[in-house]
Amino acid sequence: MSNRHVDYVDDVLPGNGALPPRAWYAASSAHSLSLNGSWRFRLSPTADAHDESFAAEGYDAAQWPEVRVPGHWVLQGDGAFGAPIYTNHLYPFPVDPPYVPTENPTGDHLRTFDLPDDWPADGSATLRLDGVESCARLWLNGTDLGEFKGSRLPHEFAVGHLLKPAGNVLAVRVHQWSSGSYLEDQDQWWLPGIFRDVTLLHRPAGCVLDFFAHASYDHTSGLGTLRVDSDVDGRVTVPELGIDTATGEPVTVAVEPWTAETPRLYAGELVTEGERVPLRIGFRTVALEDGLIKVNGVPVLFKGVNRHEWHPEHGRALDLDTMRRDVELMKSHNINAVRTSHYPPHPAFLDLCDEYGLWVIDECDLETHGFVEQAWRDNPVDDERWTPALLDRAARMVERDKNHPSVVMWSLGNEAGTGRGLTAMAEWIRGRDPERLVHYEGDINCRDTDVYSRMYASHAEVEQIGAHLDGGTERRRGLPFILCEYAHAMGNGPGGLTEYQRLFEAHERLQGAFVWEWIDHGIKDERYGYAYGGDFGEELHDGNFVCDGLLFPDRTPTPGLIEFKKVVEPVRIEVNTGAGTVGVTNRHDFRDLSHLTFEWSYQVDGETVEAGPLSVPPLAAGESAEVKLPAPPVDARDAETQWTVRALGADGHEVAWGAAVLTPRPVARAATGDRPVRGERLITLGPASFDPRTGELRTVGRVPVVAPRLDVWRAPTDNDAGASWQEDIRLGEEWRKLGLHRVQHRVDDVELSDDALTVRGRVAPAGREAGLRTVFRWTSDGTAVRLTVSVAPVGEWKVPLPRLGVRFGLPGGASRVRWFGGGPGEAYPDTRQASALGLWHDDVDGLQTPYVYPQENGARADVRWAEIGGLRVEGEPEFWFTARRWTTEQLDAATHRTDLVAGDTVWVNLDHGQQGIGSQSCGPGPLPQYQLRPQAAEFAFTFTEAGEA
Ligand code: IPT
Repeated sequence: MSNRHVDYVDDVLPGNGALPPRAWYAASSAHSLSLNGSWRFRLSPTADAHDESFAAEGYDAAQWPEVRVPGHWVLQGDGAFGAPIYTNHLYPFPVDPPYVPTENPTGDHLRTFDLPDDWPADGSATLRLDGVESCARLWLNGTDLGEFKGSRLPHEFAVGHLLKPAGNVLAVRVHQWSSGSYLEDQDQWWLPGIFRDVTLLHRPAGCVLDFFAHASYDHTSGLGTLRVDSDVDGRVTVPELGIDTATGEPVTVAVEPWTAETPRLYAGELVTEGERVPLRIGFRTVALEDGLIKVNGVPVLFKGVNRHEWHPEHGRALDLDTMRRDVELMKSHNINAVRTSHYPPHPAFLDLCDEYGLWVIDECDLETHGFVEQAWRDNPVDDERWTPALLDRAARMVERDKNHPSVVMWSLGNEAGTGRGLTAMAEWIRGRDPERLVHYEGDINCRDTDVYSRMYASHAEVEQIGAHLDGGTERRRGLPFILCEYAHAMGNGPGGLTEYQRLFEAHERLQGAFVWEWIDHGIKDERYGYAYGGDFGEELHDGNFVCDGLLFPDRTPTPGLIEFKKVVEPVRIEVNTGAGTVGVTNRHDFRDLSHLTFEWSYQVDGETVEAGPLSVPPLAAGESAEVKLPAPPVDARDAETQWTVRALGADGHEVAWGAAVLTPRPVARAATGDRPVRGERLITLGPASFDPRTGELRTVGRVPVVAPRLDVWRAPTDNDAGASWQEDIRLGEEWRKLGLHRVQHRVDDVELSDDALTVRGRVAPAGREAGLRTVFRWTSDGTAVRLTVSVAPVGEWKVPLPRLGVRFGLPGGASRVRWFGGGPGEAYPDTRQASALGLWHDDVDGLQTPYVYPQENGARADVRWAEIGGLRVEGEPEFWFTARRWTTEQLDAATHRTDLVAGDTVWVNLDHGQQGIGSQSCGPGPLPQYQLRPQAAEFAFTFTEAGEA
């Protein structure tokens, strides 16, 4: 074989031989045959290593291994079929469009099939491939059908004339790299393969070809108008609405509209001479009006996420259950919108969005981000030779998905710079579907788009935009604003969600935002737990930047998702303890509150002592009411009491809640009075003993401790490590430069007085003048021992502290933890909305948040007291509580979950302060009010021996 290029692979044109794109529908009365399953597979290192003889009938592939279709070959074969590559925006091959490397992994796929006995002999047949990355050529029974590009788009081929009742041979040659790869530079794994369904569809004479269901809603009259345009004439019926009409004929009737909050679908049918196709009609009208995105006359607020398709074992080959799980998780976490970043999803996902109710921005499979490295020179979207490929992609998306009421906007793609090709796409889309809006983030002047869209803008800038103070072109000034990406959910975080949400609620121009992103793309891996970029020896990679989701790879919600659910809850509940009332605001855009039930409960020291139903009027969208609470059920004088009000959905799941403290926590009497005694080997004070030389705590009662020391270090989070877009500093790096991960502790003075043991010292890194003076003052009343920590910064401090508190060690047997404070999950200063005050318990392992890339995690906020390992700690004031089976240094050194191995000490951090989290792994850092500036501070902890928690 020669080593020449295979022409179609490098050709900028999208392909040859495929049928024109059309609407996708799952089932019809016509026969279909799934060709998913096990296929024979041969991997070659180049596009032309083997000739086409494998595609011929009679070829013996019995010795070939097998792969699963749908699937990616690099995720199968235990490493025998190559490996995944992760890059964010860098092309993993030299940039010389449209050419791709000679080393072009090529997978020959082969399967045979028989037609089912009842397969009709008449009519034609279509072979549909819903997704192949990145370029395929195919043959049926030895006949070349053509080739195509456009990985996440469907392609159909007419094959009826080639079919035999039995022994059909379908051969598909898939090349990992092609000119199409230049258009598919999304931030994700490069995963070649036939990763979506392959289906043979019988096309009877007179069958439905393409159809377009237009179903609008007039909110002024309550009438819906349905018109189904079809290539083949037929009848349209919607029995529930009494509709029975010809295709192409509009019918207007009274309907209930479709919205994401009330996803009312009407079952119907399109019947042509040869086929019956089920319809699911949702009546709704999307419009740009008064500078706002309105659906059915109402401005909507997107509480959205960016969803890549991801499964930790199967990559982008998702089964229906996984898609359904995504939608159910979104709905149960108060999410109302999804941007299908950065390509059209499996079509079944959109059926689920129609059914469950989600606003969808359907994004085209287009990104050329790598050209940013060369100042966008040679960008395909600004080169007319590529325009047919771009238009092909736009058409394949719009034609496939146009019948979904959930799709309210078409997005041209992501991070593709600017250019004529994008304008051509927008023009084509507007011509084909004037009833939806067009989105593209890179169009800063909004020449081609209907909405001003940005990524990761800071709160301050978003506020300016909301107040129409951002300037820009006249066209842009008149448009609504969305953040198509914000709140980068990488590792611990994102922080600052609440402040964004308040802005969106305050300014009507701000129509919401989409968190980046839905799920971590970690690959399940025996070595690491989950693998990320670099774990497969890639030459170029972007590490764990691919793990930045609200879900862990196995779809367990992260604390970020729990926080997001709270921040975007569709009912605002504000308990007003002074008045004995609760303010309830319906923040839905459409729906009243009649579908929710409300319940009050009353807590004494974190424990619910009584609860009951609360009657809340069925407020219309946007309305508020002040509802009277019952009289406090118990009179608890020496306790902290609290009201909690919750809104529950029909299935009992919590939709929203609010709480407020009624009587505050009584101030504890300080443990003082006892006198420290210097013995031969120990100093004793009440229940505690100390090292006489260093003044360090040794025991509290029978509990041995590794002495509390001042601790300012945390294992930098992905956000700490990131570069803030505003300040251009990497905090994690600055901390390390300063040496906060290696501070030394100096004891200056151990002093015994009548009522205290006082230890003075200085904590500072080697080589630096900056430090912290510390005074640990120990007192006791005979039963408890109290530590008052005073800290004062000395020297020049330019950066906020990671944390400020003490760390001590307990014997490794400590496991159970009880605490009265915020819970049940982790919280940090700017991620604490979902943290509810209560009496919680867990074990040390359960307190860990297993970020794919280990980092600071697991703090519990507002802790009044905690019990662990036979010790009880009370704080004045409340503190942040963290416990783990490894040190911060071990956590810091770990790069994968599997690096974290339990030691024989449980390390406990009691923090007075924590630096906020922010979102600077890609975006702005923590707001100023969440920065932990070094300054003088004093805080106290009281330790007593307690039973095992
Ligand atoms: C933005 C991309 O659109 C998205 O795909 C992802 O890479 C995200 O960043 C970071 O995770 S683009 C960037 C220049 C903001």
